[in-house]
Amino acid sequence: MAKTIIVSNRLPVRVESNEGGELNFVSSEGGLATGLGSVYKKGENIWVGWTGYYPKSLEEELIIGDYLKKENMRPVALTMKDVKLFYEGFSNKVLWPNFHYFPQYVEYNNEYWEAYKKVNEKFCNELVKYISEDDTIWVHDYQLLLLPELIRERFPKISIGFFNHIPFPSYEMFRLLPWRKELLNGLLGADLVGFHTYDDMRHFLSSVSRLAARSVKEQHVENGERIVLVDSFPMGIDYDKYANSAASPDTIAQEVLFRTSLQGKRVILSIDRLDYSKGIPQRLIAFEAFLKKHPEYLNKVSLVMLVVPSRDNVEQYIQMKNEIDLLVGRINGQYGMMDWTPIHYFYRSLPLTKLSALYRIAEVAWVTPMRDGMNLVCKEFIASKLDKKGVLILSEMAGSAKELSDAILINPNNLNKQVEALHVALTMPVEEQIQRNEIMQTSLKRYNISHWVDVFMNNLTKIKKVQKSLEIRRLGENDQNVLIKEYNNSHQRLIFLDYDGTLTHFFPKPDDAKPDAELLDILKKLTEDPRNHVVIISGRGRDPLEEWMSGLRVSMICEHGLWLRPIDGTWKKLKDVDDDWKEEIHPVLDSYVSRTPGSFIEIKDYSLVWHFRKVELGLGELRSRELTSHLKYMARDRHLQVLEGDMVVEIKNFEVNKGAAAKRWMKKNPADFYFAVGDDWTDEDTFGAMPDSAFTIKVGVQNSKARFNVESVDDVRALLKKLVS
Ligand code: GDG
Repeated sequence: MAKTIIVSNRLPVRVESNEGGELNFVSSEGGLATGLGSVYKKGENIWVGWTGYYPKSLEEELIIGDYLKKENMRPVALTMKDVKLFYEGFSNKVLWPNFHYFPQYVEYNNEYWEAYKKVNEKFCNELVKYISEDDTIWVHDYQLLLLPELIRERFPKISIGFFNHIPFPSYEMFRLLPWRKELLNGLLGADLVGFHTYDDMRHFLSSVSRLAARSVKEQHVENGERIVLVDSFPMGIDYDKYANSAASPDTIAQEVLFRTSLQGKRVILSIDRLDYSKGIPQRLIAFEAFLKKHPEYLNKVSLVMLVVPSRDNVEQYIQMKNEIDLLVGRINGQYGMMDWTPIHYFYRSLPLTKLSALYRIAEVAWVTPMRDGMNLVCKEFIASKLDKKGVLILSEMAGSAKELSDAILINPNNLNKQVEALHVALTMPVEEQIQRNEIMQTSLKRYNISHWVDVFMNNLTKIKKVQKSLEIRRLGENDQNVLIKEYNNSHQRLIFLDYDGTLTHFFPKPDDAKPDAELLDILKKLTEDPRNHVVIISGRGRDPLEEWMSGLRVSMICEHGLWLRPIDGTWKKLKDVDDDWKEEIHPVLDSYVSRTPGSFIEIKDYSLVWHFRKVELGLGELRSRELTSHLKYMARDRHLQVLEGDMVVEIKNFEVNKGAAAKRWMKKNPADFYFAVGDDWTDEDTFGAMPDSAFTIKVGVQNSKARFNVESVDDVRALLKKLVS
């Protein structure tokens, strides 16, 4: 039976051994573990990952294995060396700082990279023990970026989703990594790649198009044989868990204890894992400035700061811990009183009851990371506010700021704004607090963790269906045999061949579109057969094609069907079309050329083309969209058509198209075998004009009117070679 396998670096359980050598299994209370519980605990489904423990004997290994098996989990065994180089090294000293925009902390260490590859392979080797081809695999987070591709190599058809829990950096940051291409290719082994925010997804797509040489169309990456969907899935929390915990008698009893100790002081709350991305020292400096600027709050407001120990064997973390200790000491030393501690600082982890009591007691949650994939603390605070009173101050740099726009949003680098935000929060009228929190609570309830899991899984199913629908149309072995048989049995064949992107590679050098020896040989053999009538049907002007095809027995349709030339004949115009419009449109194109270095205008007899293939990547696409909408407006009353092709925008008369020309050709040259192949949407008109029995083939894996798809120019050539052999 098909099953779902979750994979992450750590399992949702931690194994520890106590002093007596007895093993303890501590379940994770994290949101991800809860959310995915609905998935991995069902039926045959499993979660694969590391336990965080190095078994000391075979016996321990067996005990752990048995326990995990009952809980639908499977372990991946990591050695101390693996953890040092792969986890502490590549994951936390390369990917983490780069992805959080701290390039100065990155250690470009090849040994880390080798270990990262090795451990990703280790995960794959463990997984293959459990996988079958109809399973669904959901891989989590930056420690396993290479895993999707590794699984794909062994299971080409399997469903793979990947979710990145931390930010994906902009191209400018990501390209600093020497292993950038391998990392992208690793991810593109998935069918669905998910991020918390639209910006992360945009950054990823930009890196893919620039660094991985893959074609990106909106949210889809064409990965040779598959379409990969990239989307944003903002992760939610287990809302009811935090709301219920806040309402529980234990939490309320704990709150009373806290309140008694605080002696009526108002509370600002700060909770983070120890990490430079969380902005903890910056927050302390802002608190110091706040006390200085607003002495009216002295002895009235305390900052309760919970810092959860993390990665404290890494140099930057040790330094930051020291910095925090110093700052807390300095501020408490300067402002503290016998009956007031400005900062209550805890460097440890607290149980959920205490955490919930803190959420209840806090008037203000101060969540100001320098960069954060999402940040769940701010969401948990809002869910815990049963009376809807309380104010959230949230950094714009957290993914959650995109959803929680009713919080006070601030830039954590802006000290004055941080100070001002604290003052605004502490003086916000209760009605306004309730109003803001109501909106945020409604949204957090709806977009909770199980919603997140469902939406991700549904999208994975959806993209798989799209892939399957394309697969059905793929020109397979059997279709080829039918095609060849019908070709051989026919007496009069009409063969329409688009040129650029179909017979020759458009990329990387469209200027070198001249036919090479292989293509000339194919065309020669194809045209030598007296039963074949070959028509090159192209958007190009007449001159280059006439030159390149000289000596071959081919007909030609140029400029999308404006000009027709039968075999050995002379050029004829499809119809008299007006070209007065050029005088008006040319200056518009000129203005785009002068603003866009590298672009140029091609003047065809009855069309104008603005080329941008030599323009800086990104800028050309931007200008072409602008130009297209500019021209579409002008085109409406002038009976013109604006075509967006590969790195071109072409303007021509409406009545000229490849379909009309192909129809006319077929009428004059009836045949018992029709064949048409093309790669872009101007060829869709040709496909549409063909009889149902025709063999119409689209190059590329997009939807098309054609009956079949092939992947590349090489496939077209291979097919034509089979026909002439
Ligand atoms: C990564 C991304 C993204 C904290 N202290 C205690 C405690 N916590 C819990 C919180 C919260 C979790 O830890 C922290 O989650 P965050 O989302 O804030 O941060 P990261 O750990 O860095 O997580 C992040 C997340 O992945 C999910 O995709 O949001 O951006 O960096 O749930 O409640 N829990 C308990 N005691 C504590 O002392 N019980």
